[in-house]
Amino acid sequence: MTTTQPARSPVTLKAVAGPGQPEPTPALEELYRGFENELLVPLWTEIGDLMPLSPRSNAVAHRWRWSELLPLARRAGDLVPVGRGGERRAIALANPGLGGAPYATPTLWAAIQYLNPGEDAPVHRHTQNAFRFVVEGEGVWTAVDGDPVAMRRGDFLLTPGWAFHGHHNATTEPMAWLDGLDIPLARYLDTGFFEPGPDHVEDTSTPERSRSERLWAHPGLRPVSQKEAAASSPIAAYRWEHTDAALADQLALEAEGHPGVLAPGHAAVRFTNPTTGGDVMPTIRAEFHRLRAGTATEPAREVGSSVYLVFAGEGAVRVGEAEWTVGQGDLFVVPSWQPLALTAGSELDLFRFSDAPVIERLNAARSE
Ligand code: GTQ
Ligand code: FE2
Repeated sequence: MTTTQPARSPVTLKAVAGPGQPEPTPALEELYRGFENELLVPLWTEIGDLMPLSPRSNAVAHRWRWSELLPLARRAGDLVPVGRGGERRAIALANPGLGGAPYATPTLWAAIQYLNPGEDAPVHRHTQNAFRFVVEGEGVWTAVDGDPVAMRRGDFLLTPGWAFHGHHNATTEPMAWLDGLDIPLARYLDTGFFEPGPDHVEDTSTPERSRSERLWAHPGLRPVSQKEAAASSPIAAYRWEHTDAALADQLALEAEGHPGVLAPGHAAVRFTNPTTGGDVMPTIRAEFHRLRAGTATEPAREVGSSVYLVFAGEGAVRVGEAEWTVGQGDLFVVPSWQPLALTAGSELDLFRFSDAPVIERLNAARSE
């Protein structure tokens, strides 16, 4: 990985020069040599970095444009095969503050994945939790534990940790989509296991609805046979028609004078696990936001990092000091504790995912 630490010798200089530090003397220098030789580091030279007054992420606010990503993914589709070994034709967003690592934020992976007509991405499983979100196109079925799940614009699809999954393009058109995973978190925590499955998707049927949806995706209705709380949602696909209707209804209720919107002109829904009412997966929260044209959100910040994908419309985004205009397919990251403010130029639809379940489980959540 590219996350190796720089050589430690500057520590000594910092220690000798630092505020509140004793005058440098040969004895002090010798003390620091002793620390170095024994691979020891004193807290007093590092405390500002290690224990900041508030989170100061190495990750930086950044925007990637779909108009740049898609042609590169297409080119990869021409030049790079998909198959065993590489596993996926997925191209990750690399946050410029994270030393070249393929991490969108310190905890989250975000990638554009591309599959040509007739291609299969081989079956595998891993402990990392994954989802797909489709911003354009259709025609790929992702088989999750053998259950083929159609992928279409606006759909949010789950591949929870340790579920076998392969992707099959059943059409004559290529398809691109967004992947989100907790790969960086799993890397830091050393929780990763991986197991290959068959080289090809075995069930290449193309049902409209997956078995998972037929069992689980009826509003407010849980199969009585399914009594256990599951760590991840059993719903393999959250369909756009439902998300869209929920958001449209929130805004319509607002117009009729009824409560429900998150803020004026701002509808929002969270994708949930029907067995718990909580987040869809243990490490990833996913939401969809719709702002009426002209709505501007108050700057707000929270502990933990997010990735946003513009699903439709255009607007202006401010994250800390950074400011961009965004349009359909553009992605941007919000590092921990950096304030985010959105202004909707047109009606603006945003898909968002974050590490919030981890932050909350650690009792580290704060916002203002
Ligand atoms: O589609 O299974 O972007 O395993 C990264 C790792 C996608 C996938 C990624 C993966 C996948
Ligand atoms: Fe995978």
